[in-house]
Amino acid sequence: MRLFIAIPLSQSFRDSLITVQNEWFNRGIRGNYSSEENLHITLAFIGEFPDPDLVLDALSSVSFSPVPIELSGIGSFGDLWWAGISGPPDLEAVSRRIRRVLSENGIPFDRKRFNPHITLLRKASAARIPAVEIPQASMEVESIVLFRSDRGKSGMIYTELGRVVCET
Ligand code: 2AM
Repeated sequence: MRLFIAIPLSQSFRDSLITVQNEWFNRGIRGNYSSEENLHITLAFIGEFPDPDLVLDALSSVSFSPVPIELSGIGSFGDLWWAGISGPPDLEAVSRRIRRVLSENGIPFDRKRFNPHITLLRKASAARIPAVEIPQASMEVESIVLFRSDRGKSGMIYTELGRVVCET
């Protein structure tokens, strides 16, 4: 099964992101918009791996304090448009810790540099991102989730397999 580890987003954070997607849509930008329930920040992409319990065991050894994050700007990787996140030193440390326990347990993952973002739109129909106002959004990262990703009839379906919650 195809696995990845990600931060789920608060409702207010999602609301802000949906506002941005709606603005783009209203300006005629078409493509594959991420659905509200799929919005997330990936910390580590594992890909095909048969043993989610091993991943959950490894994850359970990661402890972290709540990490405050804010929405910060819009960017693109080619025709994939994303929202950026500020607060990265702490987030990056969490991502590093996760990647270390994956390595220690022999669990493969994509080693591309951590670049915290939330994919909003794939296959954007326009070359330029229109300047739209980005609503303020902030939240505390309090849990980290192992997701399974499956291709559904109308887009990807992400299913939570387990989570670790921050220390309070
Ligand atoms: P993306 O949104 O920038 O494509 C599930 O596919 C999640 O894992 C997405 O957030 C995706 O990022 C991320 N991801 C990271 N590396 C990936 C890879 N090599 N292949 C597919 N998804 C990857």
